[in-house]
Amino acid sequence: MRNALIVIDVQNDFCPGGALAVPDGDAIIAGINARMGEFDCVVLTQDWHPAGHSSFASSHPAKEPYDVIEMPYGPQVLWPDHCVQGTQGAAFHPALSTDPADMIVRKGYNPDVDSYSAFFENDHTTPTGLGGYLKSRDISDITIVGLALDFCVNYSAVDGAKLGFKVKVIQDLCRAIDLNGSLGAALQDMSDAGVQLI
Ligand code: VGL
Ligand code: ZN
Repeated sequence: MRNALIVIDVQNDFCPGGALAVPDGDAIIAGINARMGEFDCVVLTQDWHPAGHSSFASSHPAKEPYDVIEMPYGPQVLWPDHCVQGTQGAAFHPALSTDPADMIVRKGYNPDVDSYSAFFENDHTTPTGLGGYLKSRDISDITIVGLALDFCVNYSAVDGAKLGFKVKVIQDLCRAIDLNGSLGAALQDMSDAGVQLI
């Protein structure tokens, strides 16, 4: 058994003071840093959108942040502009240890498709390459932590399980946005997919 820690989107924009701040998002960072040494592989992900991305409410006339629209790939929540490529908001939080990372995966760079999951864009078919990377390194077990529990952590965990990895999510090392019951739904989706919530 070889295991990987996947650290989802611990970026300035998802932490207090950021454009899409997750309540207490920075409270998990010390605990994540402390666990990195326990894994054969550490992967960090970075939400990495071009300016004017289709997931931004500002790209849709008469829409507000947190409205939901129909995209060709399904419903899409519209967000405040966040994690724009090259900005301070898109940078990792300065407290996150990045030196132990073997791999950094950027996602959400396609202007027309959002990408919550570290494995696939929101069309559920276009791969980021992470699944192949982990398989080629003989990783069987993945542990997922980070932001936000009910969006990017949830999608990554469910996709990881679908790809055949044994998936754990450490809830203490995640924080949620919790939009209209999204947290309860995410916990249900993950347990239905066979993700171990610890
Ligand atoms: C995320 C909303 C939009 C996340 C990313 O990291 O959970 N949420 N982009
Ligand atoms: Zn995003």
